[in-house]
Amino acid sequence: MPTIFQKIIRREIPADIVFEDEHVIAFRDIAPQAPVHVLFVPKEDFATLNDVPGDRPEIVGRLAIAAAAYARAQGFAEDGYRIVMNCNGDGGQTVFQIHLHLLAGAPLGGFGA
Ligand code: IU
Repeated sequence: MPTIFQKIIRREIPADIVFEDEHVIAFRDIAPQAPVHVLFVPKEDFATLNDVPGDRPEIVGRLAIAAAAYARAQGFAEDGYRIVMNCNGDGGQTVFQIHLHLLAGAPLGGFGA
């Protein structure tokens, strides 16, 4: 069964896409937790971070590099931002296609704040 994110990649359901290249798609989170909340998703299917092979670091690296480039392009890189990847139940993962959350636009506080 394709995940909702795989359906977004295939344009089977709509999303507010803010960036796309050969390997990565990025779109606004439907339930934003910060003024800026964008999800960076690889086009290749990996359910969790645990499923990314050790010889494929570029799968995760591309997400972080794309998020940083987006932050620079949008002008908030210097103010700062947070990137987060949740993994499985205790990590709070709800969609099982790996994705990096980019959160920005306000002071985010520390963990547990
Ligand atoms: P998580 O790391 O798996 O917990 O994050 C999933 C995110 O996907 C969460 O922030 C949702 O609000 C977001 N999301 C979305 O943007 N569009 C959707 O159709 C669905 C979830 I379902």
